Amino acid sequence: MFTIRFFRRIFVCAGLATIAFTGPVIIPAPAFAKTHEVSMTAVETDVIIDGSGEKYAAWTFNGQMPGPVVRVTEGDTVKFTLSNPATNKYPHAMDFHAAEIDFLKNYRAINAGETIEYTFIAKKPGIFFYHCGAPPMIQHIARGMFGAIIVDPKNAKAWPKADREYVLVQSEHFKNPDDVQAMFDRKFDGVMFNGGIFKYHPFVTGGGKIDAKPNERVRIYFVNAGPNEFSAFHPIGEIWDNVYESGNPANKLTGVQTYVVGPGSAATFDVVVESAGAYPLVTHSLTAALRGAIAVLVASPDAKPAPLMPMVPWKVAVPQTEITPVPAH
Ligand SMILES: [Cu+2]
Repeated sequence: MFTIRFFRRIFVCAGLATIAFTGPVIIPAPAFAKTHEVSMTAVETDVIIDGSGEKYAAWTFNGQMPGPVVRVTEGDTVKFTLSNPATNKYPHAMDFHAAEIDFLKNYRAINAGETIEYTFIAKKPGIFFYHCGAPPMIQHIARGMFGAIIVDPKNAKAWPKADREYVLVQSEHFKNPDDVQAMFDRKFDGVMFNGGIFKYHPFVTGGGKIDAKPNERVRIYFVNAGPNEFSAFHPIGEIWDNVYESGNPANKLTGVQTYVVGPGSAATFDVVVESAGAYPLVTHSLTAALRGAIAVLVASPDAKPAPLMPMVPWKVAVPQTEITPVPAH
C-alpha cells in the first residue's frame, strides 16, 4: 500500500497568468504566449485583378489585395504598427476583429506621413477580418484594404488536424474606384476571391486552382470582406464536413451544404474530398459567383503543397513573344 501525496502549488508565469491546481506533482508545460511585432504599410497602388492583367487603382496593406495573412496563437500578444507614408494621398487606419480594444484610440485614421501603434492580446481563437476604417470605410474596403488574421487555438487538439489549409477572402469589385455612390448602391461589377476575378478558375484566362489530394482534410479559412454582400459559401459536389463559426473550434456545425458569412464575418470550413475531381467552391448567391467568386478545388493524387494564400500577388500569364513566321520560299 502506498500513499499518493497531493500538493497544492501555484505557478506564476511571467506575471501573465496564475495557475493553481491540486493533485499529484505535475510540472505543467509553461505558458509560452508569444509577442508578435506586426508592421504594415498603407500602399496606394495599382493591383492586377484578373488573368488578362487588368489593373485597378487599389488602396492596400503592403501593396497587395488582400493584405498579408497574420497568424498567431490564442493568448499571444500582437504589437501592431501601421505606417501611412508621406507619398500617399489619403488617411488610413487598421481595425482588427481579433482584438478587443478601444476603437476611438486605436482604430483612428492617420494622415499621410504618420504612424500609429497599438497592442492587443488575441484572446479568442478563430479566423478574423481586418480592414481599414478610415472614412468613407465603404470605399477603403472596396478598394482593397482588408485581410485575414488566424488565431490558432491554444489546444491544437480542439479540432481535427487539417492536411491542407487555405485562406479565401471574398470581396466586391467596383470598376470605378472613385464612385462611392455605386458602393452605397451595391452596384458591384465583380466579386473576387483573394483579390481576383475567377482567380482560381482554371477554365478562365490566367486562372489558377486550389489543389488537394483525395481524402485530405482541407481547411478553408474564409473571410467576407464585403463591403456589402453576404456570401453563401458552398462546395459544389461536396458537403462541408464541419463549419466553425468565426473559426472557433467551440462553434462546430456538422454536414453543412451552404453556410452564410456576412460582410465583416468569417468562418472555417473543413471538407474531405473522397475522390479525385473538380469541386468548385462558390458563393451560391449566383450574381456574385458568376461574376468571379468561384474557386475550383482540384483533388488529385499528385497535388503539390501550396501556400496558405496562393498567387498573391496575382500571377498573370506572361504574353508570349510573337513568333516570326518562317518566310515562304
Ligand atoms: Cu484606408
